[in-house]
Amino acid sequence: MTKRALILGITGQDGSYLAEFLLGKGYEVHGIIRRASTFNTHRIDHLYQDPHEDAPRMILHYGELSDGVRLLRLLYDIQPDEVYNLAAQSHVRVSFDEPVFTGDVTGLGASRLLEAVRMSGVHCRYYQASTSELYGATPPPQDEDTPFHPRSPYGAAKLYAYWMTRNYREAYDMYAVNGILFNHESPRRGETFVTRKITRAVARIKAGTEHEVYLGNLDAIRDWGYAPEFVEGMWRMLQADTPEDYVLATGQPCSVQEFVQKAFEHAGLDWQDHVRFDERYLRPSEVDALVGDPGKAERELGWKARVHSGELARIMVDADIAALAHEGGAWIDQAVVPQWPTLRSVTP
Ligand code: NDP
Ligand code: GDR
Repeated sequence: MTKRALILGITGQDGSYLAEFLLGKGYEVHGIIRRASTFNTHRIDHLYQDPHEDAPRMILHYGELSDGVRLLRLLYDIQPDEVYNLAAQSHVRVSFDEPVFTGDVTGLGASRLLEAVRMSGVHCRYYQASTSELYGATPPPQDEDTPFHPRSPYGAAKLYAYWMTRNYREAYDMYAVNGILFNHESPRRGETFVTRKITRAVARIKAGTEHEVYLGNLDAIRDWGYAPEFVEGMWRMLQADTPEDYVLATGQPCSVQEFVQKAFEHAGLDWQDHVRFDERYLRPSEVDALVGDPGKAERELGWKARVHSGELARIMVDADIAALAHEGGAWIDQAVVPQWPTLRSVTP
């Protein structure tokens, strides 16, 4: 029997890798996308299957975490075996600007989805994208038993979603689990997260189109892994015999400054010539250090991170240099090239 998965957040970094991974395993993959005035599916366009083809295995539906009625309808119609809730307002700094919206989508959104699963009566396994941001001010190493102390509206919203997931497991005997994932990055990482911001800047500085990049706190320590490896861990959590929460991490600390250094060095550049400070990238309350202990996932799921920060920086710099070269080529090849100079800098 073909298994059916439903992914919320399929257009994001993790959703795109998870969709690829599940299609590779023979799943029928359903994804929920948001209506936007511009196309927002660039990370999954290569997976698109024409709905007019016979039995497409990737099917997209419009939906929103803020619309519980729509979620219930989709659950009922799709009847998935596995539901992955990867959707969120996922930017920590932005959550300080939009705390209420973040609470609604990132926190209450999970609650709406869990309730839709319960009310639909569909027997499925549920994955909640929880985060190392739950630990916040609690010092590392952090594992499944470490107390939580979130330091942002995002972290607080995810904490609510974490407990709602556990509550549905305990109250309704649902197979509902939290993956407590530490930072994981890739060439598909959103452009405003620090690793991608750095590697994109390195590519542009190397190409000579930019000279500097403005960053905030360089002292923060993170545990940076590689996103394609982490989505496999999500899937493994839903294949286990019993529903439990797991930390996924590399266990290796790396400061923002060290990541900067590795990325610039890989391109033959000295970071100190190009990195400037801008206080607007500081957070009202910072999370100083997150370093996970992934021992439980290694022992019980057979999952282990292989790519660490140094290789990750190299993968991302190489990809951004290649993307820039491709972008340059595609730009020149266009029949009609707009003449006003600013357009080039706003083209992603
Ligand atoms: P992204 O920000 O790349 O993707 C977020 C996804 O959520 C996008 O598909 C986005 O759609 C969708 N989304 C946002 N708001 C809504 C909404 N109101 N209704 C429906 N969908 C919505 O995140 P990542 O892929 O990096 O992360 C995936 C999940 O894992 C997130 O929940 C994140 O908080 C969590 N997480 C991420 C970690 C990481 O290091 N990457 C670590 C730990 C947890 P659109 O494309 O239309 O904006
Ligand atoms: P984070 O990722 O907050 O850990 O959340 P981000 O890349 O935004 O920040 C990491 C660290 O870098 C510092 N920093 C900067 N950050 C950004 N974005 N831009 C800058 O210019 C900059 N300069 C320094 C930050 O202060 C921070 O300490 C990510 C998200 O994917 C969450 O959804 C996820 O839950 C966590 O990782 C685990």
